[in-house]
Amino acid sequence: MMKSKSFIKFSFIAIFQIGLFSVSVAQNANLGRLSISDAYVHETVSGQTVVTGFVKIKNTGPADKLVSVSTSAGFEAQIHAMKMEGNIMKMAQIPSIDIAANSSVELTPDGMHIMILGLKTPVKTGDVIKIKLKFVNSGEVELNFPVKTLAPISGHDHGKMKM
Ligand SMILES: [Cu+2]
Repeated sequence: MMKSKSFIKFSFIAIFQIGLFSVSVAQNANLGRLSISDAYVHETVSGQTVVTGFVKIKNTGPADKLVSVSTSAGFEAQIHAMKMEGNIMKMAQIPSIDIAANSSVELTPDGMHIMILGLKTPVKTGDVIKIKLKFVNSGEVELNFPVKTLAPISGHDHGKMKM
C-alpha cells in the first residue's frame, strides 16, 4: 500500500514539474535558415480569455511560410492580421504569413500576431506560454513565449508620467 501511494505521489509531482519547469523549450530558435527570436505574449487582464503573441522571424534562406500556430495553453491558436474597416482597426484571421527569401517578418501589436483563444488560465508577467510554429519548408518548432505586462516600458508615454 505504501509503495503504490508514494508512486502515485511521485508521478504527480513529475507531471506537475514537466508542465511548469520544462527547460527543453527555448525562447529563441534556429530552424533551418530561419532564426526566430523575441517571442512574448501580452499579460491578460481579469476575465480575459484571449492572449496575443508576438515574435520576430529572420529568414536567410529561400521563401517560407508560417502556416500554423498551436498551443496547449488555450483551445485554439490562430494567425491574425489587423485591417482597416472604415475608420476602425479590426483584426481578422489569416491562413498564413509569407516570409520572403532573405527577409525579416515581425509580429507586432499593431500588425500580424498570434491569437490564442480560450485561454485555460490567466497569465501574468513571469509566466511562459509554449507556442508551436509550423513553417511549410523549415518544419516546426515550439518556443517559450514569456508574458510581458501591457504597460509601456519605454519612456515615450509621457501622458502617464507624473509631473
Ligand atoms: Cu487577433
